[in-house]
Amino acid sequence: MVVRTDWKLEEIKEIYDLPLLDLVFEAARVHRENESYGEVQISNLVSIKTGGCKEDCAYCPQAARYHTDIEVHPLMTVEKVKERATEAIANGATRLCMGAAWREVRDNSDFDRILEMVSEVNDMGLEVCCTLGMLTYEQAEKLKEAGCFAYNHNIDTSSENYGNIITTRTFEDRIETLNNVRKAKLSVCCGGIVGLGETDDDRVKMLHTLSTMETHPDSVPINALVPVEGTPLENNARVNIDEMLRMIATARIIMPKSMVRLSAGRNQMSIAEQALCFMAGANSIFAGEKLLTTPNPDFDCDMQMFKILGLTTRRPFKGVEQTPSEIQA
Ligand code: SAM
Ligand code: DTB
Ligand code: SF4
Repeated sequence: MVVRTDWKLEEIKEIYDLPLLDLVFEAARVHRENESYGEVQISNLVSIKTGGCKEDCAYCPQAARYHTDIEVHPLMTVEKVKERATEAIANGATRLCMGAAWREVRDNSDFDRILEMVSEVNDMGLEVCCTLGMLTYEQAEKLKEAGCFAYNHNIDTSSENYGNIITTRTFEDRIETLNNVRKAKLSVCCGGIVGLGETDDDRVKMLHTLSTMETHPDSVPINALVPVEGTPLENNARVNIDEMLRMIATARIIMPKSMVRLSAGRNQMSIAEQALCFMAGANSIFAGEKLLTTPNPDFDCDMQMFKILGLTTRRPFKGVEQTPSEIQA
C-alpha cells in the first residue's frame, strides 16, 4: 500500500467529489487492503479538567466566555482517573484519552499530577492519549517519558477558515505543537470538525493539510459538530450522514494507514449510518456515555452494534514497535 504525502489539492477534491457510493466503495476497497479492517479501536474520553477555558473556540462548550450549562471541574485526582481507567478496561476500551480545557500546558503542579496520571494509567495496560492544548517540545518529552502514547491536537478546519472559528491562537500555533509532539516521538492524533459553517473547499483543504504532513497523523478524528446551547454555533445545522461519509472516505483513501476515528456526533447517528462510516474506513471510535461534556452512546449500546456488524475490538499497542513501558524498561 503506497502512502503518499504529496497530494495535490485538486486530486483530493476529485476524490471528495466522487458520486457518494463510488467514493465509499473506493474507500472500502482501500480499507480492505488492511488485514485488520474489521477491527475498531475503542477509546474512552475522560475530561480531567472541565470548563473555564480562556480560549474562544466557537464550537466549544468549555470556553469560559460562553454561557453553557456544563459542570465546571478542577483537575481530577490521580485516584479518580485510575477509577475511570478501571471502568474503561472493564468496558473493553484499549485507549484512554485525557482531556483538559486548557489553552496550553504550564510547568506547574497540575502538569506534574498529569504526568503521574499518565504513568499510572500506562501501567494498567491502556494506551494513554492526552489532549491538553498547546505544548512545548520539553513538555511533550516529559509526557513521553511518563508513558504517554499519543497526543491529540486538532487543526479543526482549513487554515483559511480558522480565524472565523478561533481568534485567541493561530493555525500556525497548532502546527507548532504538532511538530513538538512528533519530534518527541508521541503518536500524533490530529483531525477536525465538520459542521462549523465551512465550505466543501475548506474541508478539502483541511484534509490536504493533514495528508501532506511529513508523516500522516497516526489517528485522524473526524468530529461532527455537537451544537451546544450558549456557544456561537448553537444554531448550526446538524451534520448529515453524507457529509461525514465524504470526509471519512476521503481521509481513508488519502491516508490509508492512519486510524480514522468516527468521533463526536455518534449520539445522533443510527447503527445503519455508523455502519456506512465503518464501511467507508472508520476504524476507531470514542466510547462511553460522555465525550468530554456531551452525551455519547454507552458501552453496551456500542457492543451491541459491534455484534450486529461483526466488528471486533483492536487490542492496545497493536503494530507498535515498542510500547511506552518497554521504552521505560
Ligand atoms: N483544550 C484542548 C484543545 O483545544 O486542544 C483539548 C480539548 S478540546 C475540547 C479537543 C477537541 O475537541 C477540539 O479541538 C475539537 O476538535 C473537539 N471539540 C470540542 N468541542 C466540540 C464540539 N462541540 N463538537 C465537536 N467537536 C468538538
Ligand atoms: C476529538 O477530536 N474529539 C474529542 C477529543 N478529540 C478530545 C472531543 C469531542 C468533544 C465534543 C464536545 C464535548 O463533549 O464537550
Ligand atoms: Fe479551550 Fe480546547 Fe475548548 Fe478551545 S477547544 S475552548 S482550547 S477546551
